Amino acid sequence: MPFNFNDPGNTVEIQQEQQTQQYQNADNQVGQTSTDAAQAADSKIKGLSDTEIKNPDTIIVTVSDPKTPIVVLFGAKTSGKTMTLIRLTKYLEGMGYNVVPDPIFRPDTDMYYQRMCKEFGTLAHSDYAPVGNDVMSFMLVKVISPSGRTLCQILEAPGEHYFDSDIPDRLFPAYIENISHAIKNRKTWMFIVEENWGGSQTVRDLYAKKIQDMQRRIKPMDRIIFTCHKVDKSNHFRPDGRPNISAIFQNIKNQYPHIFDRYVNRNPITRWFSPYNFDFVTFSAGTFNPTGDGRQVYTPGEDFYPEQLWRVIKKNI
Ligand SMILES: Nc1nc2c(ncn2[C@@H]2O[C@H](COP(=O)(O)OP(=O)(O)OP(=O)(O)O)[C@@H](O)[C@H]2O)c(=O)[nH]1
Ligand SMILES: [Mg+2]
Repeated sequence: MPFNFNDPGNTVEIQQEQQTQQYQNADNQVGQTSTDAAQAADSKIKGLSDTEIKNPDTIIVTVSDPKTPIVVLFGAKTSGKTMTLIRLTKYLEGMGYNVVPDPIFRPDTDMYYQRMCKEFGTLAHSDYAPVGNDVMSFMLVKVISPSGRTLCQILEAPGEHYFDSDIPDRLFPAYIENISHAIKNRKTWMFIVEENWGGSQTVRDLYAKKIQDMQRRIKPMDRIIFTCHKVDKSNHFRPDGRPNISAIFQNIKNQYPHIFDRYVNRNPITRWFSPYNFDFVTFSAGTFNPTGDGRQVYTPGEDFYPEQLWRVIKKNI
């Protein structure tokens, strides 16, 4: 598939644009209550300035490497983006790779992000899942091969900026819009879904709509991965203990209407063995045991999951 790398090579700063007005209009449409809810939700995102909390369209992120492909983790709050990064980091380090946070991604006024970058290694190897003051909302890491080549960048942003069930119609903040169209790096979108997620089919329908919203914005040459996260909670396992991919795929297809429609393979020959133009993978970071003091002991799962995920990422970058 052809990709265009015409970027001048300068830092690409993704910044608020005309979207600010669009965002405010959306808030106006849903009224004061939703605005309050948005601000309440955003106020929980650590490291943002007051202005960024009030208006997420002013959030600045900078991708300083305009060449290396970006893998965008698209998932609602607590969908497992941070734990994916952590589990993948442990796996890749064991294979001789380096996973290095990029401190430039957020302005240096975001002291919280700077601390997350410094402590990323410690958090990735902690016996506890990050909570409270260690919750990771923004993160851009570079994956460097054992031979020193930077293979990809993986980008995490706060889940509520992708989907917030309290404000399901809220537009994507400007920085996410800009990631989708303004920056030139080749992109792979990893859409995170989970069986029986969200508490009701209504919430899943709304999330499915947001996924489709993003799919409409994505460039045709961007690559797509769907990951069914937290698969350890699934009821669909084969006798050999591995996830039953076809049953899980069908369940996701039923529970998140139309999210695959855009990627139906219409080639009359290849569609018989490859009906869709994306990769579908299951993932589990491991097990999480509450301690009683608000923390969770984290035990990484077997390498099978990060190994599969990394194989699929490598194929799509
Ligand atoms: N059972 C199970 N639980 C998981 C798994 N991954 C994450 N979790 C649970 O989900 C919680 C949230 O995971 P995170 O990785 O922090 O979620 P996130 O998508 O980064 O959330 P935000 O940064 O708030 O958008 C964890 O604290 C775990 O309790 C998994 O593979 N299996
Ligand atoms: Mg996170």
